[in-house]
Amino acid sequence: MNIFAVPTKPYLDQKFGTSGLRKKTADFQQENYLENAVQSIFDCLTGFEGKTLIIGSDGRYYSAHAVQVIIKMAIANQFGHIIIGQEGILSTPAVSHLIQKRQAFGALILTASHNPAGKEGDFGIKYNISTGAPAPANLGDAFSDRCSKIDRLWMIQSPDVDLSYQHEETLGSTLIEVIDPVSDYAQYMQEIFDFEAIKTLFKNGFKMTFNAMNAVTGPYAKYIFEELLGAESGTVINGTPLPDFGGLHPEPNLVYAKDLVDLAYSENAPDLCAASDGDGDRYMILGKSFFVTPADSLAVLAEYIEKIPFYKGKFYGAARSMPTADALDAVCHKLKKECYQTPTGWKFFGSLLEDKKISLCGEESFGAGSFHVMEKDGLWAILFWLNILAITQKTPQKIVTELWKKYGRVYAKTYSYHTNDTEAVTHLLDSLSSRIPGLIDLSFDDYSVLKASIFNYTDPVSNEQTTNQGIIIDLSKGARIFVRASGTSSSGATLKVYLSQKSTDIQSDPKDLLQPLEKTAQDLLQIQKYLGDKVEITET
Ligand code: G16
Repeated sequence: MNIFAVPTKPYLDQKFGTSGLRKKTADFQQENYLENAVQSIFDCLTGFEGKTLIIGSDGRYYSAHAVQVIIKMAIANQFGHIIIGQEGILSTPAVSHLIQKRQAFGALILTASHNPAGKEGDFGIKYNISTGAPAPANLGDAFSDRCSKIDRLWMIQSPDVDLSYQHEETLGSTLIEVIDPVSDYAQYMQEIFDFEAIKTLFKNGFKMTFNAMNAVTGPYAKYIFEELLGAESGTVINGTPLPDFGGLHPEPNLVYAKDLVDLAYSENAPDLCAASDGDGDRYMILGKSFFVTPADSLAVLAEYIEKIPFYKGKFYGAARSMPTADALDAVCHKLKKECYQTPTGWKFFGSLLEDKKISLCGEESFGAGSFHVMEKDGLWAILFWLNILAITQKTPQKIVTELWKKYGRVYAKTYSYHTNDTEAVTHLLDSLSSRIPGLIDLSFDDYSVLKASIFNYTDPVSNEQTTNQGIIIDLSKGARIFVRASGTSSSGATLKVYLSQKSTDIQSDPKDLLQPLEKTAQDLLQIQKYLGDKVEITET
């Protein structure tokens, strides 16, 4: 088999961020754009010759082509073994699990996660290391740096591998294994959760609707919920991965999963509504007429974790990303466990999980996970909830209300301000940072500022420093504003403003209770002054 060195020229916009390289699909379709990214990743790794690479995709437009390109480049770069899901499909948590199970060197995952797909949508690539975790920040920086200088690729010429059926074949000296994307993951879930108890729950008439958003989790959910657990047929909706996700924006939240939210609040509401995102690492939970915030959901998982035999005696501690409302902290405090606050980005949980400082972690962006894999895991979180419901025979509303009664309620909301003017977001954040000393003791109609600081982070395991991860503003009445720039926009910039307020009143409508805080945030951050009117605002 001939291996060719192909000359190439760098693109200067290839920057690996919070979750790898995420761009418009059209950007990826430029000559050698994908190839440069892949070769740059390989050029920054050492010692992979002869080892195993896993390749997975969420099935979005352009993945079918990209997967074939990566197979050929991986062979040319001398990986010895490539494992790939049938039709190229593998969810992000399933990849993370497979890396560990098959002791792979690493994995390339083709996804832009919750961002829409299609010709007009987004595409992305990310690399996960041998622990199954996303590449740490320093490796991501090395990929970006290499992308800016790359001048040659390694490639073979060969027909495409037929990914339509499970089989093994050898190309050159590389073994290619096309596997069932679902079975290993489903098997693992059965080792973690009490499937018999959940089966009984469904047998006794429990109803659920799971919206796979036409993205990667459909085949997993159909097999796990409908076949293994006996949920009635039709429990999984939008269950076939489509290249454009059927035009849906696969982000499980109150805005983009509105149909599911409407169902949960309707007369015909099932006992549980759930959804996941493009690559299967995020999730949303709703009971009958009851939305569970990601922060409350994480606190519930912590409260019940030791009731799941897999975790018995293994609740070491927990972590949340700093923007996530702090419902988890009270549970950890009560259970005398450490609660860490990390910057946004799953990679920051990696060292804590590996070092057994934490067993559980999660984020406001509808992600949660544990040491079972080194990624966030949407279906795992939903199975965790089903297991809790099966054990307690309570509704989601009852579970969460009991939590509030015990620990108080933390009301939370996130506002995303998207603008095409990237500089505007930078200016707002720079100006706010420079105003920090003057913010202390400022009074607004409803709140006064108690403390304000820039969030810098030192990894408790590696001591690695990560600076400038957002601005924390603590206010009177247990309120807090956290502000940062999104790391996952594929164009323009998005300012994220996270509001939270603790209260012993557990009955209020979050919209009403947080309205004055939203007004204070507008004034304090001077959003109108910096971003003007040309912003698209999303409230989750
Ligand atoms: C990615 C990271 C998450 C992070 C999120 C933040 O999610 O994996 O850890 O919370 O980005 O997004 P933003 O920067 O837009 O707030 P995903 O699901 O897109 O991979």
